[in-house]
Amino acid sequence: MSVREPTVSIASYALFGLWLLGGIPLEAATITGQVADQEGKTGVSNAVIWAELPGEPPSFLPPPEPAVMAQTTLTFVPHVLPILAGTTVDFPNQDTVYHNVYSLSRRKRFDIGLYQPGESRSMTFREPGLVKIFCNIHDFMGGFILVLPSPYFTVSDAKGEYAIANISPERYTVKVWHEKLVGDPREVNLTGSVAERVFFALSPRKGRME
Ligand SMILES: [Cu+2]
Repeated sequence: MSVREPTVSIASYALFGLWLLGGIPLEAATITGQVADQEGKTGVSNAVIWAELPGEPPSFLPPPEPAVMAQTTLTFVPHVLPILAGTTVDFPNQDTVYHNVYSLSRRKRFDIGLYQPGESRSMTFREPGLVKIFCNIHDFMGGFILVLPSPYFTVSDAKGEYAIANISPERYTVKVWHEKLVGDPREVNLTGSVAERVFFALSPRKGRME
């Protein structure tokens, strides 16, 4: 009996461990907050907010479905499109006129050519960074694709509010991007299934946008 006792004891602990693993749901945290102007009064819409893990960025699998930036009423919609690196973007022409898509950005230089209403072209964006999008027929058309190293991103709404849900509880650097404004990154340490509020006050961008 003296030989078996410890064996039984270890088995019990192992079972208890398995029960713990199966019985406790995976915890998922949320980062919510608001993006506002310098005074912290007016909400800023169309800002991209994303959470990055510190250190060497882990490689996330890009989504199987493409993201979409349409051409409609002579406008790129959405105007600002955040994607995970490796994602393919479709550019459907939903207008009644020909359009083109091109970029001279360092991260992704391309010209997709001219195509007619009802048609679409695609492009895959692998390197993280900002890609400015234009149409060579309509020089007033412009859009932004922000290629990110993390799948935890969102865009602020009309009131500047945002939420990034279903994040594993870890330590993150939360960053913000806006086409005309800048704001400092913030550190958050998510523990358990909590909603952490992170507020950004943005100031006017000085100098050239990268
Ligand atoms: Cu066009």
